Amino acid sequence: MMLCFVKLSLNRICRLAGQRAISRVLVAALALLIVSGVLTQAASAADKSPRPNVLVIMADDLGYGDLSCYGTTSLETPNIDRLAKQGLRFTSGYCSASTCTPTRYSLLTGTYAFRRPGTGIAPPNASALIKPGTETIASLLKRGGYRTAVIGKWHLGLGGEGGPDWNGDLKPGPLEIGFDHCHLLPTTNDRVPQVYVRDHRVLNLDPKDPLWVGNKIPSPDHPTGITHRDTLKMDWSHGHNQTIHNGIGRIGFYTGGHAARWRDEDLADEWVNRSVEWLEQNKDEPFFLFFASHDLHVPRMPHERFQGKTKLGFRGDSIVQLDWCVGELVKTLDRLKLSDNTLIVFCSDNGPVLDDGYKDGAMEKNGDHKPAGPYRGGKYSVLEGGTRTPFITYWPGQIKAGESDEVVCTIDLAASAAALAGVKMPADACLDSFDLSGALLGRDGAKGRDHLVQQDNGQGGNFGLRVGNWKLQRHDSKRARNVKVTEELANTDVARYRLYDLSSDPGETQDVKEKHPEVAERLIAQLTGLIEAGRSRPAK
Ligand code: NG6
Ligand code: CA
Repeated sequence: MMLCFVKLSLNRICRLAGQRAISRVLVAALALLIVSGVLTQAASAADKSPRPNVLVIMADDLGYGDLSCYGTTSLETPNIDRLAKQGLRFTSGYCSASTCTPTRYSLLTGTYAFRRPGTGIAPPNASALIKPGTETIASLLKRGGYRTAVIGKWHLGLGGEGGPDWNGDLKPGPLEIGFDHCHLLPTTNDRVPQVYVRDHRVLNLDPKDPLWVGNKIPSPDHPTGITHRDTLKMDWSHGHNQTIHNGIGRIGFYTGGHAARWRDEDLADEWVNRSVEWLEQNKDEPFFLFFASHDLHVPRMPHERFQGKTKLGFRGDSIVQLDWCVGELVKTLDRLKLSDNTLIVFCSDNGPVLDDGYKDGAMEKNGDHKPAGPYRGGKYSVLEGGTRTPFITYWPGQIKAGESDEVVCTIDLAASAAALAGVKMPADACLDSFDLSGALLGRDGAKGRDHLVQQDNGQGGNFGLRVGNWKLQRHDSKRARNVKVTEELANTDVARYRLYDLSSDPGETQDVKEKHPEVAERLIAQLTGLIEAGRSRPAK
């Protein structure tokens, strides 16, 4: 409080003196000081816990209200509910961005994606977004003697400046930033190509049938979602009308690689089978597994055995499939007698969306289901619904069952896992990741974040800042995406900043900036400081 007051006063004095540049530097420096204060208060669990295996299960596009343990009655998720019941269910758990690529970038690197241009939603031929030499949660744990793997959706680019060499070595990629092993869907499944990347190679690729991927139609007679729309098994609603594979139009074009292609329906089984295999092979060493599910991203095409299991259509059925995957992983840990020594973190990469480009019935069958729970906004938005998502930690014998209101974020997993593994974090790595291991394990008195920056896809530069129950929105982009408040903003010239009191207004409907100008000013200065400082984790 004191520091905030000093910061505000200095800011005012500097402004009065017309020295905006000095004011900015001071604000940035003080923001860092404030952050350091918080860090020393936050209890680390590292000294009190044995080194655990770490299993991060990340869902795709799963909203705060999409699980029965987060309140929905539209479907049942018994396996995830069990983690929530026997572990710690967070009510203020976040991912750092409201789209996939920036959240995954931040989860791995511990640095906000908005600090690195070009980290928005990656196209099919994107080159590796995380450069070799960048410290990641995987490289930190590997240094601590862990075996490391990522299995599932990647969507962080592969290959050097020229993009992926689909018929050769796909380097750099996960193996160059700390993972011993990867088994990947290279981007998202609505983007080409539908092949697995195993370590450096496309799996099952026949050299006589080379794989070509591009963004221009390869020949005039190449069937697309437009020319062959009547053959599709799932129609598109926007985009997703280029190359057709498995009766589904995709973003981008590809030819060849037929032996390597797979069915969307089999993805979840593949992630589970490969994970079980890897866990069996690595059970005797400490391990870190990043299980990156594709559920419930579009195209939602769950396995036939899950189709029709919910009244919500394929969107709900994909949630049930995700729940099955979680159950299989937990069962495997139990069977291998690893459960007592494994910390599971269950989270999502961004908030929910109904129509994300395919006519899969998600809108029509939604009924009164609230995918973002009590929050507004969802995928692509800086409203709470965009990043406040299910977040559960589970570690039998170490985490007491309960619920936590502490603010935690996927970006903190790097510093927290490193602390639990006893690995020292270099000063210039993971610039925005805090060791919240105490809060993640529910240790008495351990605090979460005292502030949280939220971002959208990063291209337009919209931000959220949560401090206690205050929420500041900063709208730099006029782009309107499925959120009413930004549409309104896009069509008017209202202020860039809005302020909400989440304790009385979780839906962010009443702007109280005029009522609390001093709070607005404090949060605007804090957000500006955090952005301009280039980092929020103190160097020491
Ligand atoms: C959008 C796609 C959407 C989805 C999203 C990325 C269109 C019209 N929309 O551009 O379908 O793929 O990118 O989602 O193409 S994410 O969860 O991977 O960030
Ligand atoms: Ca996503």
